Amino acid sequence: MEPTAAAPVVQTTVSDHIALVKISNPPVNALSTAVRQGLQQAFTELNQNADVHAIVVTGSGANFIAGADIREFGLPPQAPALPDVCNQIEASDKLVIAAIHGAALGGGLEIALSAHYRVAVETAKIGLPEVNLGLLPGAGGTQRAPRLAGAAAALDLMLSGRHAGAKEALRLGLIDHIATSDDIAAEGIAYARSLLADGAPIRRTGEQTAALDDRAAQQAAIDAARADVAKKKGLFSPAKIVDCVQAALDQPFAEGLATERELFTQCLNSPQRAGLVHVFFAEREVTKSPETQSAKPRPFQKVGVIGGGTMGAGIAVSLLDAGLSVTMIERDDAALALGQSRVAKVYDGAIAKGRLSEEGKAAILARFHGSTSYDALADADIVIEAVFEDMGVKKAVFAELDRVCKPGAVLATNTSYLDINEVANSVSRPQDVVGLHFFSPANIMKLLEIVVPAKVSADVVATGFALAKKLKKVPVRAGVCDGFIGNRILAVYRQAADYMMEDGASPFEIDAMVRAFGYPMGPYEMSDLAGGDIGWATRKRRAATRDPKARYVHIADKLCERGWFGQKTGQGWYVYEAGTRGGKPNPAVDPIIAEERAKAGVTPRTFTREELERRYVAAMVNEGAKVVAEGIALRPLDVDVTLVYGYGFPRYKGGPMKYADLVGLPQILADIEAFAKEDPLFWQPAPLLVKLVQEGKNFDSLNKA
Ligand code: T1G
Repeated sequence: MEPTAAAPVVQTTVSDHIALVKISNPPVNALSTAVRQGLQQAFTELNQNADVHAIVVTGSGANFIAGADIREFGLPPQAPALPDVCNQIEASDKLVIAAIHGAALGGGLEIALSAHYRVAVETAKIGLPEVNLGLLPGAGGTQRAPRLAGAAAALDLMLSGRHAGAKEALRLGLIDHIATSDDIAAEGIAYARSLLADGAPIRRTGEQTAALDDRAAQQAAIDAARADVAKKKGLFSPAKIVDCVQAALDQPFAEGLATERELFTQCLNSPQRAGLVHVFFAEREVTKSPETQSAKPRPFQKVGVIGGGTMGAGIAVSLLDAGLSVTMIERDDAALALGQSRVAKVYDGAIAKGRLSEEGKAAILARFHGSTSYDALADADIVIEAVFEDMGVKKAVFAELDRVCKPGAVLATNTSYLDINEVANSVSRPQDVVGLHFFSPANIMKLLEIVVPAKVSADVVATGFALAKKLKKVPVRAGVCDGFIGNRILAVYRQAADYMMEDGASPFEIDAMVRAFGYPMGPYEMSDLAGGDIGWATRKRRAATRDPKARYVHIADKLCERGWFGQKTGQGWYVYEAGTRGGKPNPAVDPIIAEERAKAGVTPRTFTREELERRYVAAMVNEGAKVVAEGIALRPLDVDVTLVYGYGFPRYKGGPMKYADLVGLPQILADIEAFAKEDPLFWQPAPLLVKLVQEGKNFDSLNKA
């Protein structure tokens, strides 16, 4: 029974000496203040009820409990605190059983660990994923999990944030029994009855020690985890998790809880929690657009892919992995065979890594067809073109699609910058044309920009979002402009980097700054990885429309003119020796930079790392504000998700717009106004940024609008 407005979020029924405490707080039974108050009250009353011999805790809906209510973080704490509720449950003189189905995560698992026994359905998932939010299990999990499963297993769960199934949980000692049916309430009651019949003792987790008895082994596990955490720069909470487990080994339970509380509070107050919680909600918000709210997606199962190059093959693999039927179209048999071999190679790689069997590959490829005739697409529900980035070629492809595809087929282009309105206007059905901008490698990268041209119908856009969900990708709605959201902003902050390089910074110290900020690599390392010729082609394409008054740095072009495209040519900004991973700064780059500085009349200056970072970030945020103001992105959070999922922005900083809020928009604007004194054309403050600062607001205020 789902709660009505009047129904309490925690409902208790008692039958034949067994109390059933059911949490009903849709959608995932998060431990909101009301739920914590309800549990506290229920256990206070039940502990005083002599007729009650056992208490079973369970959740309504699809999950046990998804954890603390993440929406409450950063708000003034409300009593009772979750650790106190867990301690109250554990202290009960009645036998307490947690009956788990769906997810028991974070505080949800902590509630279960404070019970005396745990039963779960086979499909249940348990976990302590707080690390993904910049936190640590703050309601006893760091003390109780090691006491049941030992330090190594507890640390693995807490540091990975992964979910474990019921069988593994049983093996680890985190649950005691796997239910034989899915009626978890009945199973919980039956298990309670059997425990009472067997005279099972009240078993308080905080008093268990067996799993920690072999101190040397436990300490070795903790030391190994600490060493592993030290290697991974960036996140704040993992080291604190290790400290908590050390406390579980060294301190009495009550002291260990106090240590956990203190370290949890440090994590809660860290900017990383703010950034990670923001991304948690933002990656869910981006799935909601005006079109997904107003229209239903068209059904799809058969998808055509035009082009078997790197992108086309990657897209085909992504579609096949999602269980869809795929037909690849190429211009001739040789090209088709090459495209099909690219797809097969991905699955051969999975087999080599032991992730797929030959039978599995055969079953997948049974859904993969190829043809050199567009007629093979007559029954396709969606067609995605990934051919050469040339408007003439795209229009020729769409003319064929217009000729052969059934009415209602969604016609999508994977273009990364061409004008999709122009493509749509070239066919008889512009309402069916949408942009689906995948990122390479398309079967790995989760970001999918759904680009919305002027005439597209809402249900086609909704179909794009539904496809993203099917592919387990993160969709972001983007308006039509050069570069949509991500590439447009990338071009600007890369320009800022080039300016700093010409003004005196080396590309290598700029890359080092960007890595220190939290990116996996800097812009010049990225250019060498992707191929400098790609950016070169973009710059040449834009030359005709570039503002002649805009400062242009020729350094990158000089490298490309020498054929130094990066890893694929053995040198670019860095030199790549055969057999070595990573590159070394290319000594031939400095003279080129010096020559270009001289031509530009620049007297080189030094930059501190902070100066480099503030310019890089300011350029990114300023363009992000323009992208939002123009409606290219629906909200600032859409910019955040795009840059986190597609461009390596560190997740724990929340994305550029969230990060700007954390830094403070007045400082960002002041920086831009200061830089504008050197280059008023490039550093024009975004009107939206100016407006928000004037109104004392931040970007997040636009996320809720
Ligand atoms: N708090 C508040 N809202 C939550 C939530 C939570 N813990 N979990 C999910 N939601 C919302 C979500 O925003 C979405 O809202 C809706 O529920 C459905 O979510 C002290 C401090 C449980 C596996 O990190 O992993 O406990 O978009 O789309 O795909 O130690 O939600 O509908 O408005 O993800 O079925 C630790 C986070 C918290 C688990 C279900 N727990 N949640 O997946 O649905 S910190 C977590 C999930 C903590 C304690 C610490 C998943 C799910 P809307 P969904 P789903």
